[in-house]
Amino acid sequence: MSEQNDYEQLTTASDRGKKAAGEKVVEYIEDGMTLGLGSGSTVYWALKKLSEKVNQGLNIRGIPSSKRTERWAEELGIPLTHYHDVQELDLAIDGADEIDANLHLIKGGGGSLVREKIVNASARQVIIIADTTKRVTQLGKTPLPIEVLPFGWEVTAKRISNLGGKIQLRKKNSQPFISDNGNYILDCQFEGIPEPAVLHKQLIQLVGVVETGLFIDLTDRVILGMDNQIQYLEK
Ligand code: ABF
Repeated sequence: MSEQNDYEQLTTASDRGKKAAGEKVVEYIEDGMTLGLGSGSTVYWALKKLSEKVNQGLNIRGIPSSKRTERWAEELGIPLTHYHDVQELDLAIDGADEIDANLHLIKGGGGSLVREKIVNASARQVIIIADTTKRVTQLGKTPLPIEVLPFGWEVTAKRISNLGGKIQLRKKNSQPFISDNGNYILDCQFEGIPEPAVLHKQLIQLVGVVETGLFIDLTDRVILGMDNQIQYLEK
């Protein structure tokens, strides 16, 4: 619960922008929709607002993209479903670490990139919510998260570094961070990513790489907040 209490502090204009964007996206949710429920602190605000609507009678079902989101949704009384019942989602809402002008993204700062990509790729429409600091002219300011199999990760890391990335194995409490899928995350700093689609293709064919945090052509609309101001980016 402490993470939620931290989010509720709303200390900075960015924090307030996340809340504004998270609440705004709920206006796009219609009765009867099946939703992809993304991860992160901006999505937290969307879930809180959504739970108010559910309490007022809105009928929706969601598929969470992380165990943490699943827990939040359960606590907030948001009905959940599974891919064995639903093949295609009406709308996915999710956060991001970086967003470029083509609406390509870096995601995975929270370590849930594989499930987020599965969820977003199965939605007819994807809306990304973030504070305005996530907008960049070129991806790659922040390290690119790449999920890899724990077995032989050192060899996989070497292959990634041959493509120009400086690799850091993500850790939590001095131990390797373990994703919801039981894998490791490598945070890879490139000197800018001028061609994200090309880099993604190079990385995804390396043995041991499960998925990259480059989300190419998966986003329809972005809602950005700063304080209580909202901006939109569309394709
Ligand atoms: C997830 O949460 C991620 O892909 C991204 O790393 C992060 C964004 O977090 P926040 O909304 O807390 O800034 O969506």
